[in-house]
Amino acid sequence: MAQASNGKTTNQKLIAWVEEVAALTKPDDIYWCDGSQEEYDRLCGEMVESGMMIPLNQELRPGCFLARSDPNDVARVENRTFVCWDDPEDAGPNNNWIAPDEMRETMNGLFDGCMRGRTMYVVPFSMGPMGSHIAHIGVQLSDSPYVAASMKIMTRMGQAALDVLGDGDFVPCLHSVGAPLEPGQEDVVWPCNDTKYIVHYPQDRSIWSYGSGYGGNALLGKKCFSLRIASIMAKEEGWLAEHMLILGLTSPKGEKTYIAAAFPSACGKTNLAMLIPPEGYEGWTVSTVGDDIAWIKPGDDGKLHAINPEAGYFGVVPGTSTKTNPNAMKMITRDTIFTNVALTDDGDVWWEGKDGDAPDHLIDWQGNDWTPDCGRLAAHANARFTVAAINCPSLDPAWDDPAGVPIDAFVFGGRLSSTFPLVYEAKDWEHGVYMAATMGSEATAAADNQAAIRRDPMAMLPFCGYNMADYFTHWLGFADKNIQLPKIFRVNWFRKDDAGKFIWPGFGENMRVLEWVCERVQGNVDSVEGPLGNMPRYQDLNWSGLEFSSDDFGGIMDLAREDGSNEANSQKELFDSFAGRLPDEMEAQRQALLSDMESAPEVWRAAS
Ligand code: O2Y
Ligand code: MN
Repeated sequence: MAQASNGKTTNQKLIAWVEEVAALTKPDDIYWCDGSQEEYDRLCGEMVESGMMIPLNQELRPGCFLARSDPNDVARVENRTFVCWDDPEDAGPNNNWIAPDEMRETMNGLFDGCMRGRTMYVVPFSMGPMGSHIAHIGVQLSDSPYVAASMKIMTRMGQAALDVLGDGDFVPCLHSVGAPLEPGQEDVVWPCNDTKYIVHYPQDRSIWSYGSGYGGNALLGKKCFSLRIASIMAKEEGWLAEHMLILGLTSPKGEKTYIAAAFPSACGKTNLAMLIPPEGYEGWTVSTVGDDIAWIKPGDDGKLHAINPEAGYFGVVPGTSTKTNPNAMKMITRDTIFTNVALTDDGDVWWEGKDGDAPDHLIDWQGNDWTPDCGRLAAHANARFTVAAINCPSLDPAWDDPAGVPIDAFVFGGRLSSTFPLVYEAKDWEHGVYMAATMGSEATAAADNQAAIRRDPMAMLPFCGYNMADYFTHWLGFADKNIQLPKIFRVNWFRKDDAGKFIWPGFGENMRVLEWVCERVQGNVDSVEGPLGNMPRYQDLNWSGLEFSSDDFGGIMDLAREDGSNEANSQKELFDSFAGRLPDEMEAQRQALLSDMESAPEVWRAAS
């Protein structure tokens, strides 16, 4: 077996940890990743040889590969994700909990010998621009070459991260697919284990993941480190680790506004992050800093500054088209790993929602023949692209700036077919925190046919590494810091008319809403006070190039008193779940909304 350090680092904690893990997991080999292109090419070549990756047609998709995962390993496993605080109250109702000692015993048992027959990759990475004061270093030990190659795309990975680390501290991320090989045993294409554990230990800020090789379960820099562990670090150190995209918006006058926006999973975040304004709507440009996660720290200028800790995108493929995300379509024409999409007969990839008709024949994501009438999906609904940020045509020039970008607005959205307006602005910081804490998306229709809202505060419910009641307190506490607080907005692209049709065209047209947000930030446009917050009137939005009447506008902005009251009442269930720990301000805000709704007109109209 190779040496545990190989002269790559003098970091004694790291060397000792690699030795300790190797003694437990018993890999055949240890390989330290340097992060070079040559290394990436070699890893991909080895995976092609083993059958784990299929090279695509190099004329149609240069540098692209297809991987097919095990059908039992296709998404994050929230019910197998644990945050092991000593006290379950610190994990809160938003996390699965097992006592750390008990969990360590279980995990030590599972990891004993779990890398036999495999190579253990040592993957040092920086979450955030190298050397940035907002960034942090992690090291992942993994027995998956797919993970090592994906980490090269998704993070700043390799020797440079070790050099920045020096003798400093790092977040240890241990990962195994949980599929040891006996001598002579043939490997499967996608090794994994039916038993899965995604475990976070807040005490030593470490992560242990077992049994899955897919996405957020396995690329531990993403959800596990950048959100669950980082949210704990952020609370202790006075910053924010958020499930937010970061956008730059430049006005025709050249004013630049950066916003950070949170949406629950599967709400089109990557589309918004790469938005192209519609035809007929001249002058504004949108640039992308990040599509999923933001780390935000107070800067010396009194503003909050954000970095995207990631260096790539792990985006949902189905539904991506030149209509929904033209920038992403360009971005994934080369140097992309596709996972669980369909393969065309000429060696290209296909997925539901791609431009044009489905081909007459495909190989589906499970490797079976597929025809349009076969009744099965060709691509898995959670099929993904993994691609470097530098491939993104709308990449912001400051995306890799160690100082981050100054954030002027937070935007929170959900998928809601009624009640919630297209856009409204918080009256102040506390009101904004309440608006964000009560956000959510519609769950399947309840028995009484009323679509219930599945609350997802700040889109962080699956990702906050501690009791969310304390997270609300942390957010509220920013009002006491000597910083210029961003304005807070809620948006909803998904309101439907009586016939069940979406009223708002969405996609590039969302630029109209973002323009109003920017102009509010810059103090260039008015609003009126509505029952939920400050709202634009019809004339406050830029309608050039779109036929959208003031009646249409009413359909996505008006609020019936009864709907507003029902909303305030239904928020109680969320608040009750944090009994005893919820900051008083949250309930005070809810009571204020209830009382405002009592004195509101039967239908509050925004159009004029
Ligand atoms: O299923 C997975 O492992 C991916 S989940 C994911 C991936 C990229 C960005 N966001 C998410 C999410 O669930 O929020
Ligand atoms: Mn996400």
